[in-house]
Amino acid sequence: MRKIKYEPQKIENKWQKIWAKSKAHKTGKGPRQDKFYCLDMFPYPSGEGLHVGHMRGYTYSDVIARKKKMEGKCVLHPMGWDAFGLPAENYALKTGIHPAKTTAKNIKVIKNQLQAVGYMYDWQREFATTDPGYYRWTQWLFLQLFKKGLAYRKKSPVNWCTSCQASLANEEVKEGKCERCGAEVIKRDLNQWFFKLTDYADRLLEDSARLDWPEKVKIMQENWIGRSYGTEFRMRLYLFDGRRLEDPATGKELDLRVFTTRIDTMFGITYVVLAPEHPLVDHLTSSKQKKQVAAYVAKSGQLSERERTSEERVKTGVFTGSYAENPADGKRVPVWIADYVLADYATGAIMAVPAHDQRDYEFAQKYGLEIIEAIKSEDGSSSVTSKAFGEDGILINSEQFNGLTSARAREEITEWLEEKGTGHGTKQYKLRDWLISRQRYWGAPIPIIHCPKCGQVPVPEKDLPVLLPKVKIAESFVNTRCPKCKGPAKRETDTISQWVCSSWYFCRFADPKNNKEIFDRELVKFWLPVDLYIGGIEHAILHLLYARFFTKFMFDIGLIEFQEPFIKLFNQGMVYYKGAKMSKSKGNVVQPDEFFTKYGADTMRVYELFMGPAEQDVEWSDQGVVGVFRFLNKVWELTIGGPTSNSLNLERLRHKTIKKVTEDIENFRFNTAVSCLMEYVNKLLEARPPIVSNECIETLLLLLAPMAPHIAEELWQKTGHKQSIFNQKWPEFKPDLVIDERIQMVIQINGKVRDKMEVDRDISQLEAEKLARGSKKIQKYIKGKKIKKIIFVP
Ligand code: ANZ
Ligand code: ZN
Repeated sequence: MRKIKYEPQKIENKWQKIWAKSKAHKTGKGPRQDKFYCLDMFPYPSGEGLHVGHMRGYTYSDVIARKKKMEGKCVLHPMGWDAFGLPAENYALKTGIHPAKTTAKNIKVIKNQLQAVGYMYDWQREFATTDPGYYRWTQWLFLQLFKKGLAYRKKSPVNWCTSCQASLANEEVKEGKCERCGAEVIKRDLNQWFFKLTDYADRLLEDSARLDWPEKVKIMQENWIGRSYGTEFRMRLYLFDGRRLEDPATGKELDLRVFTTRIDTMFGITYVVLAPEHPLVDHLTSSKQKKQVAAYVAKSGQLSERERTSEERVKTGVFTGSYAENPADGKRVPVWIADYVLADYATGAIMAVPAHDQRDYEFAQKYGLEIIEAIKSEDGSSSVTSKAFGEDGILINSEQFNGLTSARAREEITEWLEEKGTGHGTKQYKLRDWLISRQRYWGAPIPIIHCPKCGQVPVPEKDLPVLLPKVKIAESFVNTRCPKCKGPAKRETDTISQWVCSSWYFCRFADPKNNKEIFDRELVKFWLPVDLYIGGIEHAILHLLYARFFTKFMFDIGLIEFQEPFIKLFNQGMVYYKGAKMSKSKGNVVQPDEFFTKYGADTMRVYELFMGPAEQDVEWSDQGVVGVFRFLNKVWELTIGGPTSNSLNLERLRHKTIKKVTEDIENFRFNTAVSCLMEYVNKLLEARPPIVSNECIETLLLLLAPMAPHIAEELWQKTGHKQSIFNQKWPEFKPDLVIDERIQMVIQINGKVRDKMEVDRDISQLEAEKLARGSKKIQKYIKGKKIKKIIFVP
């Protein structure tokens, strides 16, 4: 064969065109048990395009999809666009260019970038969430939720991003700041649309146990849902003059409801705390305390939830002038208000046990409130000293419950309260309903019409989609007729959060063009659930929780037959460059286009795989890139150089390489799969000529094909094959050829083991003797002695 240089620029584009023309990446179909749905979290088409850091996860999924295909699976590997959202809208405000235009342009750029990497996406299935043919079904799902009472509108204090000028879901607030833009989030009283996520709390918790997901993500979701078991009970309330508190309207006596996870500490209650926003605060405040209480309530309204619950912050509060009665022992304790108690968790009121709760302890210390112990540790040693004793233990000072363990006492006291009719066992969740309405233009319109006579009326399904007007809130869009009474009515002008649009898109890829129904059930049944889902850890709660909720809802209304969307989840690590996370705003990106001109897409792909353990954050290294480029050059040279014969030694190496690369890819150890191939190539180069076989080279190309498809395809053709390498079978190894060639040799002197060493399985006696004599340990025993007999067991 004529020697030619490896010039990726000459072959990559050529093969991309050939693959496109031959429809090489069209999704095939086979028996359902052989299907493999490999999905990337679809990107937002940002105007900045993609840099090589973004391509890490896409490269992983492409390698797996290509390998699965070679293994005979029928693979679905689609790509689409999560295209609603603020950047395009803000850009429009600045430039006057319509978001639809910007979005289309960005999609084109990014699609070109992805195609230049040679990813095997089936572009026949591409769609954007902004396509009316797609958001029609997002609106349809909204209506199904509305019908089931799972979408509702209510006025409540909601998170408001001061910079995005829009409401946010709780999941979009990170440490008190907007998840998207980092601006301060405040509370505003607004009329908003919610989905009843809380109805699904238990199922979201319990089903996650079965998922093959990173433990970390599962734990984050668990904590976010935050289920706690405890007891709710009622306490009688007494005003400063000793009268029971009554409802001024009905004259009925009012009690305080409290929730605790530690009812075992009930005999240690020394005061009670209400959230400043608690509805009884006004009624309970004595005239003497009015001024102080009002000032405190006003001040706490300005604090964020995060500030209020921070453990470090000094606890503050104020006495109301009233008292609550502990139903356990009839003792009356003072009622305080304090901002460390949140209004919208549980009942918004707590029993305070300073001996056993650190927050209560600090509060009691500050205001000179009583501290009564109710729990001792099991060995009797630790108790309340300079801080609360917060662990479980044995009850003391607790009348008939003395001596019980905390766990037992929680059961028995709860039962006792149930018998007395003052309390019951219950559970609470941190999870809140999902706020999905946005006061922004660039989103799918909420398909609801407000009629002065009929109230909230759903847009009839036949009228979907409610098309987004060309300009923000056109009169002609808002003013409409009520579908029920035909009277004048107004359209809802809020749009649906883009997180809703991405909560079901994985189903649509099974049947992306359907304009009769959301999707064909049989097609979804065939392809879903997703077998492997790859994306960033930043979606651990947001997108992944929402997608799970939607899946369960679609299951409940009989659309689909599975309850979890993503069987296996993999989170790739982030890419750093020059010490910081690669990003355009920091000016430290490697542009794929420039990179391809210099080294080619295959080098990028292999380097992405090679740069470090897939789940870890790694630093992009220009040096490393050069190393990978050199490796591909060696592959080229080796293959073009041409093979001649064969030896058993290389056969072992070949089979071991197949085994290692196969297993490493399967287990996301891409970096060691690449280094294994590098070693393999080096050994083949050393051995040549004359003992490298055709088979050795073919194996190399087949194993390399999912990682570096262009060079593999080119060399496959150059070595005389007519068919595409991707129509070949993934190589298999012979088990008897991969057993270790290294064994442990035990050296005994007079029947006693004196040393061990690792040697080749087929070591000769001469070699073994030499090694044994060379050992320091052995020398100790044989020094100055005569060796009588040597026994060698091969
Ligand atoms: C008395 C007690 C004694 C408590 C003790 C703890 C330890 P989870 O559900 O795990 O977060 N709590 C209840 N409602 C609250 C609210 N609205 N704002 C702030 N705190 C609230 O914990 C529930 C515990 O948090 C409850 O149990 C209550 O304090 C407090 F040794 O009641 B505990
Ligand atoms: Zn924001």
